[in-house]
Amino acid sequence: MTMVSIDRDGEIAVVTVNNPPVNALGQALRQGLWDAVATLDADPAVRAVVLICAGRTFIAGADVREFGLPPSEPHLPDLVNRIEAATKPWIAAIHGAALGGGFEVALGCRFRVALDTASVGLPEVTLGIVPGASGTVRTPRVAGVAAAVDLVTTGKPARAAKAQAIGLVDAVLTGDLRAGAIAFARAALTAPLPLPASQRPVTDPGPDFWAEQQAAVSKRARGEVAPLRALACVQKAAQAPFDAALAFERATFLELRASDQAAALRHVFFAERAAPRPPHLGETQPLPLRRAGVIGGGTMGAGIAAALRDAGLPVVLIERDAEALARGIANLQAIFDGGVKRGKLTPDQAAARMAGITGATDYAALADSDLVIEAVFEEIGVKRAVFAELARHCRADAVLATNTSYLDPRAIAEGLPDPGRFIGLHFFSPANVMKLLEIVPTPDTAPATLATGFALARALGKIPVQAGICEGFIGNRILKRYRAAAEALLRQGVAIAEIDAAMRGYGFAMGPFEAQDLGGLDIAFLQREGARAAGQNVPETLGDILVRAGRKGQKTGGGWYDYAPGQRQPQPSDTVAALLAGQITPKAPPADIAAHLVGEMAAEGAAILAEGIALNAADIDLVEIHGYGFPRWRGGPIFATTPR
Ligand code: T1G
Ligand code: NAD
Repeated sequence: MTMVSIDRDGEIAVVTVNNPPVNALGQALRQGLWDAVATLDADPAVRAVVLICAGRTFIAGADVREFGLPPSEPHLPDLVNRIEAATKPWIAAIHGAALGGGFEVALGCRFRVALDTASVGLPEVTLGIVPGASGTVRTPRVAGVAAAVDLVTTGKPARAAKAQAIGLVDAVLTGDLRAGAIAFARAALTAPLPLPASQRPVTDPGPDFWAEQQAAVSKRARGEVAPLRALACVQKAAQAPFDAALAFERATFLELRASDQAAALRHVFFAERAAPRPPHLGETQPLPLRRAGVIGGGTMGAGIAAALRDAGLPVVLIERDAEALARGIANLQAIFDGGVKRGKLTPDQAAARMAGITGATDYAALADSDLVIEAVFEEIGVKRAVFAELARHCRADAVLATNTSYLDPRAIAEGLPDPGRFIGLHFFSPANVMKLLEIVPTPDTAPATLATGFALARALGKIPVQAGICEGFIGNRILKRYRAAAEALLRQGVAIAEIDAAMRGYGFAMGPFEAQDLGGLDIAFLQREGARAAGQNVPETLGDILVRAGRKGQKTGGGWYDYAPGQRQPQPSDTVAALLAGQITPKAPPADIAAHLVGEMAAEGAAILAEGIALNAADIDLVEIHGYGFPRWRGGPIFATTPR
């Protein structure tokens, strides 16, 4: 396969890159482009060059798989400079996503044209690094400093129209990209060429701008190093000559590329891409997913129905009676109204989401559903009755799933005529937002049913992790260990606020006690009480003491902390201190509270792995990152505690 091929359309040369799957800029591709510049510079018949890519996308960046290796020539910044210095203008023809080094190559071109569906971006900070081939130096010269700061420090791509509006792209095309780019090149030759990016002036917005940006980026980064270093690179580009800024950027890139945060983020990058395609699925084909049903329109049922609608699937929502159904429909309307308020949806899109919901109380409405997800009360009797109805009314090949958090899926499936089509699909609240989906097969779940669970995750844009059956599967089991370890520190005399502060300092949005106050202490309390009622020996927890005293969290004005009326700022509570006074046995706390608690999570993860509840360690990291707010740039509890 030729990675770089050249053909001609009259006086316009077309360089085509073909390096599946995403035209990543590995050493061979860099060499191929390096040689193409020389070849075309030497060809007097060529007056301009279109750079286009085969496959799904324009160059999507440097090859992340090379990051663990020493840099090899031709180095990407040198290639970008070489393209810019070519004797004939190069025009980047972008489809899919021109990202990272791919967009830097495009910035070395004299022009950039893009399909209307394309996007451009510099996502390096999401990998714990900064652009390493002039992205922070050419972007401010092409689009201005403010646009460059946003693109580089957030890592978020810009769609073609926005890219054109800020000057990153010279033309937005539709239809045949190759033909459009060739025509653009021909037309460009009839007018004076713009300055190469490196020669364009850049205006320094001044000290107030940089102070504001420093504060904004620092607040958003919450412990991540790369965004602030990326800001420093753009500031250097605005205040120093091109070559000095380029050298500063390259030094920063090489330093960060070797950092722990970059290693962690690469770990997560590849884990996320491996998760939807577990090897044991083999070639098993999923069943078709065209129409879905959801049983229960409460917190989870409404969220799951919204997620299904967001993916374009029509949904039949079943509730136990007309009043409950009306509440369920109202829950869905509230979700989509919230999307409009936040600018995520237009009113028409929200209306279309709702139009795809059919509410019913008669299970016969599920006759054409390919998949039905149950999200009713966490009571085995209620769930079993629901599945008995589903067995009576759904098609024989419909997949039947439970969203249970703690019940044994095998017990729920008991008595089902065909348990092969039953599976656990454990969504996280809010189900239309949280990326994690724990897929919990029973021993009877058929391979096609399991493959359909993974296909559903792909359709919903979720991160699927297969879990074996145990209390809490993977995530809630680790959560229980984490909370128990935090309470143990409390019993040793460590202050609640100190524990939460330690976990926020580690990179969590909030500590274990603040989080319980937000979600409600009663959810876990009821789960413990249910287990006790079922005869299990569940020791009393400090949380039980608080719930029995009516302290369920923010929703009751107090939990682990007190809250002023209408306020959400946690205040240390004398009431809690009095309630727990008899439980404290002072003992020297661990030197590093966060390391201790993350160690407890990792220990539970190791047990989960040893028991075969998780298929691999990376899956456990994904569960914690995408289900429980573990800081992504730490890589997850297993990665963070594995010596490197
Ligand atoms: N390097 C190597 N492999 C990559 C890759 C990359 N940059 N991007 C994707 N892959 C692999 C991925 O592992 C998977 O492999 C397959 O491609 C499909 O990916 C100097 C230093 C481009 C939007 O951060 O955002 O340039 O599992 O499932 O959903 O300044 O991939 O099939 O074997 O994600 O269609 C900057 C990262 C690098 C882009 C396509 N670039 N990639 O999404 O496919 S740093 C990025 C993506 C850099 C310069 C710096 C997405 C995508 P496999 P996929 P997709
Ligand atoms: P909820 O009380 O908010 O909603 C349950 C809904 O089920 C109610 O609207 C109720 O009317 C409906 N319902 C009850 N019996 C029914 C029946 N026979 N037919 C149709 N509808 C019926 O509960 P929830 O928080 O949405 O939890 C639902 C399920 O999801 C539980 O199994 C729970 O363990 C699980 N879950 C909850 C969360 C969470 O954070 N709340 C997270 C993951 C999983």
